[in-house]
This record gives sequence, structure tokens and C-alpha cells, in this order.
Amino acid sequence: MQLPEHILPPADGDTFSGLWALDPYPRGAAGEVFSPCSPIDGKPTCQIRAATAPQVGDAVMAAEHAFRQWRTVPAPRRGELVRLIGDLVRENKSKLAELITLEAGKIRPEAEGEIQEWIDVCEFAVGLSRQLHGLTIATERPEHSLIEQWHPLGPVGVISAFNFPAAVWAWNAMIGLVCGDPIVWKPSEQTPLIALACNQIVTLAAARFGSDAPSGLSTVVIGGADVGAALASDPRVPLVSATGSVPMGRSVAQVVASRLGRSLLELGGNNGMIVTPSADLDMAIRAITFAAVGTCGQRCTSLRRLFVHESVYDELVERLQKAYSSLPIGDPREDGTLVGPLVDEASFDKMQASLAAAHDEGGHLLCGGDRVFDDVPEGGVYVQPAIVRLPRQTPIMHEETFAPLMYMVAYENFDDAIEMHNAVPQGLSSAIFTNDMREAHKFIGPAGSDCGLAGVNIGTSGAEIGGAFGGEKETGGGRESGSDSWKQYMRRTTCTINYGTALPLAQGIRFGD
Ligand code: UN1
Repeated sequence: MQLPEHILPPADGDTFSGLWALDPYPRGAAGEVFSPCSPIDGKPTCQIRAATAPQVGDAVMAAEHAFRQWRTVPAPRRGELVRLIGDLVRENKSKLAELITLEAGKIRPEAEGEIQEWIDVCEFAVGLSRQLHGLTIATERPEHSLIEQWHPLGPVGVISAFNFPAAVWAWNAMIGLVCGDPIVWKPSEQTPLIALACNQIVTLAAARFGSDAPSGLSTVVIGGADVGAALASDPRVPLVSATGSVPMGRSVAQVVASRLGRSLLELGGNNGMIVTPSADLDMAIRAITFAAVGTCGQRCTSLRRLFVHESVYDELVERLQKAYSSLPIGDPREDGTLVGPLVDEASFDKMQASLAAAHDEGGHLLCGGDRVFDDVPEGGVYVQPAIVRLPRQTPIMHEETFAPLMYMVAYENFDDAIEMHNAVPQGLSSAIFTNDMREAHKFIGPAGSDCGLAGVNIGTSGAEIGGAFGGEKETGGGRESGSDSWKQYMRRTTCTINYGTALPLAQGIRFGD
């Protein structure tokens, strides 16, 4: 089955509804019409009518209704829906990737990689659908058993960002669906078409699956901060999973906490790498380049801070300058392009402001930073990835700048490098290049990197879905995708069963006998 024409790059003048659910389909959104622009050339991609805050309430009500049915469908059967979704994603991989390139400006291989990430998480979730198990626990009382069970939680609100417009939703939605939860998704306003396409895939899979998949199981609500706030504040949504900036996450967390809901946050990253004297520099150069300039520096896992031992510093600088000088920058749709556009002008302005701050703090620009106008599509914001050398970790290095901008600092002592590495408010991803097993293990050990992700001889970005993804401190503490992240999408019941004829009390308490 192919995607219908109407979710493909639209004809001029098309207006899409920003509120789609499984059935009735499509529903009409009632908010303002807006036009997101493609980062490729700044041209509008489509017109979208936003959903309103009361319509978010309708979507949540439908999800709550769907939950009553979906929670009783056996988990392996719920896995069958996700298997069907995965089949459709495989069939439509290249068209879906095309939409990511159009709306997020990602180069083709990275856009396809993002859809592959969705396929991978489908497979993970299908396997998981037969492994949502609890424990049998030793009980202190005779003729009793003590077991824990995991049950579906309820509607899950997903708030996602422009830079991973499909995969981050998929981590939450595919796992949430096998766990028995309906999904209400507020995507970035920058990427509505890919969100509608993703939801369309679920719709098509649900039609193949049959009536066990209730309407309201998967909904997209497109709109601005008011739509996100309506989702976060709704007491019928027990879990809100939000990816994006620290200020956004802080406000979602406060709203959700005030109603004692659960939030799962994946916020800023300001990721660092340590390159030690024994590092394989050939590998390090390749890893650093992909991590710092891939997705034009717009991954939450992008490499932003590089701490290099003074004995290899000059050689690394020279080789990085060489690698950066030949990076193909331009149209992300073209074969061979490695660096596509920034998402918008504001990102370029922020990058320039960070470069200026770094300069004022004693930084020396080693390469890049200029706007690129030649051989790139007119109307897009293209920039040369920049590297700035700093004498020490200065205040600007404590901030995440969502652009291809990497700071370099030399170090003398390994423990100081770890101190500097950990001295920022964010704690998502980290890496070390070393062939010294003591350094490697120290870095991933309790006194090493304080991040949620720590790699050895690998870059900071490009995590696979099987691990739990997320980070500490201002990154928000959430873990999504693999490992036991599924537990957050379920509720645990501890069950004590007395199969005897006496009523012994725990802790040996005697009460009236
Ligand atoms: C993000 O940028 O929000 O590890 C997610 C990575 C990707 C996911 C990034 N698998 O870079």
C-alpha cells in the first residue's frame, strides 16, 4: 500500500487540517492558518490550519475512550499493529524521508536514517509486546504470593521538535502502543507534513488490523505553544513526553507536576568529547566531523565541546581544519551534500551571537562561521561549520547553540578534562577517544562522564534504539526508546494473594488475636 498523494509535498494553495485522528478522518481543525517554510529555500511547504486548545481536549477525550478498549487487547496482539506499521514504513521509506528533507532540511542519507530508526523501534516494540513482564517476589507470609504486574497507563501526550520530526515520536508512540496507550501528538509547527504522514501510516495499519484498533488511538494536534500547554495540563493524560528546549521542558514539567502527572523529558544537550594521547586520530577525526556537522549541528546529541590533550592538540586542529575545508555544503536533496541548511534565520543569528561571545571570551576562530551563498539554493540559510579554540571552558561553552559550532580546549591532566566535561548544566551525550583502558573505564564509570550516554571511540550522536536514550541535569532525566524505558508507559501493580485460610499480618503484627 502506498501513501495517498495528499500527504506528499503539496500543490500550491493546499490547506491541511492540523487535527487528524484515525476516525473520523480527517477532522477539521479550527485554529489559525499558518505556512511553515522549508529550510532548503525558505519557500512555504504548505498551509496548515492549527488545532485549538479545546480541540486538544476533544482529542484527549477520544484517546481516553480508545484506551478503554485498547488496554484489554492482549499485548502481543497490540504488537501486531506495530508490526503492520513497520511494514508500511518500510514500503514508504523513501517518500517519508523526502518529507523530512523538505521540512527539516536533513540530507537524504540522514533523513532515510531517521525513518530507519522508526523501523528499528517498530521491531523492538514488537518483540517487547511479548516481554512486558513483572516479577514474582518472595513473600514473608505462608500461603501467600507476591507478584507485580504491568498494566497500560493511559493516553500519552508526545511533544516533539523539528530536528527529529518522525523518530522521536516513533520511540514514544511505538512503545506506547504496545504498552496499551493511545497517543496524542503535538509535533513541531515546522514539520506538520511528516507528522500527518506518520499518523496516516498508523491509520492505514489500523485499517489492516481491524476493529480492535479503536478510533482515537493515534491523533495529531498541530499548533503552537497553546496546543502544547493544553496537552500538558490535561489531567486525563498521565504521561507527557516532551523533546525540545530547556525552557519548553521546564514549563511542561511544572504544569505536569502541578497535577501530579508523569513527565518524560529529553531537553538540551551540550555534548563533549575528550581526545587523549593514545587516541586513534584517524577514527577520531571522522567521528568528530560527523558528530559536530551532521544534521548541520542540529541534533540534541551534536558534538559541541572538544577537550584535547595538549600532546595531540596541534595535529588534531590541523587535520580537522583540513576535513572541514572540503565539506560539501548545500542542497540536502543532492547526492554528496553533507551539510544542509540551518532551520531558519534565527538559528544563524544565534550562531553568530555565540561566535561573538566566544571571541569576547578569548576565543580564536579556527575555521568556518560564514554564511554560504554560492552553489546553494536561494532563500535557505547555509553556513560553514565553525570551530573555535578557547583558552579554557568559558561561559559561552556552558550554553547549547543549536548550530554547527564546536569549541576546542586543550588539557594537560585527564581528571581536569573530566571536571571540565561535567561542568555544564546539560548532561545528554558524551564520548572519549582513547586506547588506554583505564581512561576508558574511568570515563564510563561513576566518577567519569555524568551524562546519560557515554561512548568510547565513537562520536556523541547517532545512538541506536536498543539503549535507553536520554540524559541528566537540565537534559531532564527521561529515558526513551530501548532497554526498560517501556516501564514509563505502564503502571505497576503489586499484588498480594492469600491462598491460605489464615490471615497473617506483615511485620508479624498481632491485631486482636
Ligand atoms: C535528537 O536530536 O533529539 O542519537 C535525537 C542520535 C539520534 C537521535 C537524536 N538517534 O543522534
